[in-house]
Amino acid sequence: MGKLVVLALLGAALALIVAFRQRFSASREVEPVEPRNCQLIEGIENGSEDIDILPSGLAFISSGLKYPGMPNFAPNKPGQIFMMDLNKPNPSIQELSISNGFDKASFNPHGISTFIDEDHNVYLYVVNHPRMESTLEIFKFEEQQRSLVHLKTIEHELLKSVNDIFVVGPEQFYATRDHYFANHFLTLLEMLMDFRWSHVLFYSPKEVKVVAKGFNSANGITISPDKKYIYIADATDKSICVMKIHDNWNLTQLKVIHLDTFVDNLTVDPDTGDVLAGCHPNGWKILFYNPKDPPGSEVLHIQDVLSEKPKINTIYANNGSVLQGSSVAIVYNRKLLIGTVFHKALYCEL
Ligand SMILES: *[C@@H]1O[C@H](CO)[C@@H](O)[C@H](O)[C@H]1NC(C)=O
Ligand SMILES: *[C@@H]1O[C@H](CO)[C@@H](O)[C@H](O)[C@H]1NC(C)=O
Ligand SMILES: *[C@@H]1O[C@H](CO)[C@@H](O)[C@H](O)[C@H]1NC(C)=O
Ligand SMILES: *[C@H]1O[C@H](CO)[C@@H](O)[C@H](O)[C@H]1NC(C)=O
Ligand SMILES: [Ca+2]
Ligand SMILES: [Ca+2]
Repeated sequence: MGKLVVLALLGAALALIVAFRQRFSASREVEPVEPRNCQLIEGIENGSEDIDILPSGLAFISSGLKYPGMPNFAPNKPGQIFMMDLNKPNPSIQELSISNGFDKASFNPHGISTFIDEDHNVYLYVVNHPRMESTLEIFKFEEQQRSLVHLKTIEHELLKSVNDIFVVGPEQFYATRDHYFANHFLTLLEMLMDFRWSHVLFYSPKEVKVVAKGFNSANGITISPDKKYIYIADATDKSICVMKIHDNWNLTQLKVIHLDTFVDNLTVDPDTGDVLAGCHPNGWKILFYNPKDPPGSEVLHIQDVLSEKPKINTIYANNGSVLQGSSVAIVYNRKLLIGTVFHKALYCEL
């Protein structure tokens, strides 16, 4: 009897692992796709999780994320924000200095979003995980000094497990909460069991509210050029959710675009409105990192997002030999930057 119970339990565990591997595309092959002129960005080896680009062509790159369940090659090194001027012919990166008075040792930057106010001041909003908590840091960007002056830390009981933000006004932003549980094992279970407790928040100094629920793991978030729609990547659901923005910042679902890949960050080409998605073709390999069989990278280009049949093209794909764990892709003036959760970053001329 005892033996039967043990066998049954083993069988159930095995079935769960098989289901898990299948759901997380453990063995999906990645066919390489690469634009002609690509090179790795010198000086980035330990992550480039999120990237945002100003209309002037200055790119901000968040690096050094330490996140439960994600690999990290430099666990003792604080996170950094790099800058790259995409107007230069062979752009190189420069680390932005951060003003004194901010705890740089525990800086653990995740999603970022830029905001320009009416007086043309530039602000960088950064999701930070000091001691694995979630805070939102607001910096003012001083272009001449190439520095970030820390202005404010926002904390709120609803701002937990934040992945990405999109700033829509001064101290007003949408934020994705990618999982519910703080515990890593429970988070895995949460994704596998499809509890759908991940959600999207709207934050303003006057009001904080949940504006969209029922995601498996809401991750990257961005807005259409006309600011009428918001796009949310549901990483473990392998989909992008398109939602309409109402006057009071509430959201209602318009459509869901299903993809065969784990969508991380989303960006919109300001010229065309097309969406670029940084994706993980093998979710399994990023959750259970093995340097001998590393996770690959994949970037999808989605045209006519609001139409009945959006056109979806793969513009970059690699099995991990060049770039591992792509999390974001962004274009500026036919230049493409691809960032990763914990690995290098790629610069391509299209
Ligand atoms: C990445 O991290 C490793 C390990 O800490 C370190 O040796 C290396 O210099 C780092 N690379 C960069 C470009 O910061
Ligand atoms: C929309 O927002 C209002 C005010 O912020 C809130 O009271 C209401 O419940 C929301 N409606 C829906 C359908 O979510
Ligand atoms: C990845 O692709 C490269 C070249 O395209 C190949 O040499 C390498 O063996 C592949 N690696 C894996 C793990 O499949
Ligand atoms: C890209 O993905 C990373 C990894 O999860 C995320 O933290 C970041 O916010 C995303 N970037 C954009 C531009 O949405
Ligand atoms: Ca972002
Ligand atoms: Ca993300």
